[in-house]
Amino acid sequence: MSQTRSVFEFNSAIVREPSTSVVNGLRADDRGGPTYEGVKAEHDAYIAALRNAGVEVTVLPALEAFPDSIFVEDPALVFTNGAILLRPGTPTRLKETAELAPVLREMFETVLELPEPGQADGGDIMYTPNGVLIGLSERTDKLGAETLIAFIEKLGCKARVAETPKGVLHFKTASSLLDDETIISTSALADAAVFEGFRKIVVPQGEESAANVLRINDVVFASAYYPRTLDLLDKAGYAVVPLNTGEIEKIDAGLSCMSLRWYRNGKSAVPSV
Ligand code: CIR
Repeated sequence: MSQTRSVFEFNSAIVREPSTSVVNGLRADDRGGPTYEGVKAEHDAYIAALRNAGVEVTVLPALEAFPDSIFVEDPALVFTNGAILLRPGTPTRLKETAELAPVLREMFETVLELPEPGQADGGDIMYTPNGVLIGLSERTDKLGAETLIAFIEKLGCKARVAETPKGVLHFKTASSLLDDETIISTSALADAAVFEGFRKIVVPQGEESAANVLRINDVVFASAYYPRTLDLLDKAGYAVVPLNTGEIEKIDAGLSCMSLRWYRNGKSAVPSV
């Protein structure tokens, strides 16, 4: 992150192709699994939207052994000047980090590694202009968060902990940054102390999943399934890119989960994957 650049200015992203095993992805409530074809179509459209937004996308190959590995946001954190390998807080996802590590080591000069026994998922971590917020959750514990704060400080940014509402998978399942002054969230997070001073857009009741949006450069990726939230964003003046999320939502995912994003300066390399 640089002082002169917005935290939502990105020119680089990593994504991973879904595996056919994505149909077995983790979910809190089983409303029927997604189809591989459905997830693949949503993922393809997402990659196209990233490229349209001016981002160079590195597409990693599918990993059959890891049904949730399409959600590359969770096993790592990336900044302009370094990356942090995380320890996802659920056993079936822990080894996804080792799959991502060689790619990040090729792209970043500095790669820090969250040590055992702390745990943290990238879905709990939000970059804001006032520093990085780390939501404590079922996946991100206090020890993981404290170590992360120290690591993020080593990379030159501030960080602090936040609370993730009970029953919500990740902090960013329920809140997202829209611009330097504005967040969008569910009503459960709208009054959170960490968002003091931010302008807030609260998603309407029944559209809670719409709180996971992704601001990329001049546009906001938002789920196409929540018309009232799309309308709020539109009226607030955002250039919204509606994307289908019907299949990934069946395995508790949203739009931020499917990429790692950062602003690459001249130094970092694009790996040949
Ligand atoms: C999981 O439970 O880990 C996946 N099924 C969903 C991960 C969503 N990731 C994210 O919100 N960053």
